[in-house]
Amino acid sequence: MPDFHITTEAEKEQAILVAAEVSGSRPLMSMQDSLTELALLADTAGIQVVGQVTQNVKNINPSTYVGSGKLEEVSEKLLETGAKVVIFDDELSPRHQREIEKRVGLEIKVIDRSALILDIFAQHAQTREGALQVELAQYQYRKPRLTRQWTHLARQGGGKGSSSGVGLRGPGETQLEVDQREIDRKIDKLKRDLEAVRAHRSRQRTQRARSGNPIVALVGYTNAGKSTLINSLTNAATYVADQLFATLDPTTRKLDLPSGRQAVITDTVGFIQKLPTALIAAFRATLEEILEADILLHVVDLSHPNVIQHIEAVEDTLAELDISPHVPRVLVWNKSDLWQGDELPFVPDQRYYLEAVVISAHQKRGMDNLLEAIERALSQTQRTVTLFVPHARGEVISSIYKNATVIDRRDDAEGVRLTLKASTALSDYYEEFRVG
Ligand SMILES: Nc1nc2c(ncn2[C@@H]2O[C@H](COP(=O)(O)OP(=O)(O)OP(=O)(O)O)[C@@H](O)[C@H]2O)c(=O)[nH]1
Ligand SMILES: [Mg+2]
Repeated sequence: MPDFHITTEAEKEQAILVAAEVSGSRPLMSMQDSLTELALLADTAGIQVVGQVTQNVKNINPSTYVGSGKLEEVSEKLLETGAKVVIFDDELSPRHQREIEKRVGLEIKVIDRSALILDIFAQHAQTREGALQVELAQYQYRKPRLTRQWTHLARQGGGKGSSSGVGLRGPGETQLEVDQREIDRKIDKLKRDLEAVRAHRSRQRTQRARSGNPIVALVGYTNAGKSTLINSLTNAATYVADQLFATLDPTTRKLDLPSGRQAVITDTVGFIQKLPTALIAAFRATLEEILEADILLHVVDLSHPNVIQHIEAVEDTLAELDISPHVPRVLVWNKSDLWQGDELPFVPDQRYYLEAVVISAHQKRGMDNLLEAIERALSQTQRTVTLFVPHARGEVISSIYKNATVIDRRDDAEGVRLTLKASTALSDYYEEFRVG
């Protein structure tokens, strides 16, 4: 018999959100905007938010995060609403975690933004590499925080279906009650498994790169519409949802450009402010797709009130990944159908953003403009190279004409000397014929 289980509102875990704003600090987003985003993250994880508590403080309390009086207010609210989960809008230190757990009581789960994001990732991972990466990030995050919560509640965890509630989902939970040494062994094993999976994937990628097509990578804040765009531009069937972190695993497709040339376009995981560092580290390999790109398409939700902050958070994350600001970018103002304004909120620095285009990926508006912008941006990333191809290799000569712009041609008895403009990937592909 099929195992149907529909979660009703009544069964959903209920949570109180907590945030603090440090006076004089200049966070990327206001406390309230960040809380709104946290509520969306909670919703994506299947949690119902039933209240919030905020505080303006001079300093974050080293033991209880908010003041201890505030924490009592949190306890009261938990009692009042019957909620059993409290989610802090920032990464809690292991000490915070212990102290807060002590004060709110044994039956309350204490989670922070990072644990919530890791939980969503665990639910959304589709491939083995994705699942291994999330698991690794979860162990690294939990290792210093082995407290009551993980040791008592984690016993029946594991697997997507058998959820034991927020913060505890994901594979391998059954090992969590054991000691730190066991966790270290787990981490080592996961790293080895990941290496094996990646060795295979990087071979695939090399093959793809060898086709010589330029690589266009989609980047952007979560929910900006990256997957919708790759679906509209190609016939990819990437999962699209009004959810945070709908995509975790990379998708790559051929992209036909107006000139008849081809590029390769990839869609990967989206970014968010305060992305856990353990997660960035664990996803580095997946994000290599971005590292190898000739240009980045930075997709932005133009209709979002925090659009500027989103752009900044994405640029910050790219910097954290050591992606040079000199990898040329195209700014893609998406969801223009939902936008009421008449002046774009931001003028990108033209040294880095070669182009800016307004589109609606959902309604497929502006696609031709975008494709032309991509082609122009790619042509600027191209360099001039000279090749000598023997007559015997006629197939190489025709592939050059198909993929690159030939500026000059000289024929002699042995072969053809061609000067062309080509992307880095393409000129690497023809390396054996390079002269001069
Ligand atoms: N109105 C409107 N909605 C859009 C547009 N583009 C995307 N959406 C919607 O925005 C939501 C998120 O789209 P996705 O394509 O999944 O976004 P993403 O950037 O891939 O998000 P993650 O994978 O979660 O990082 C979906 O509900 C889409 O239908 C658009 O141009 N207009
Ligand atoms: Mg997506």
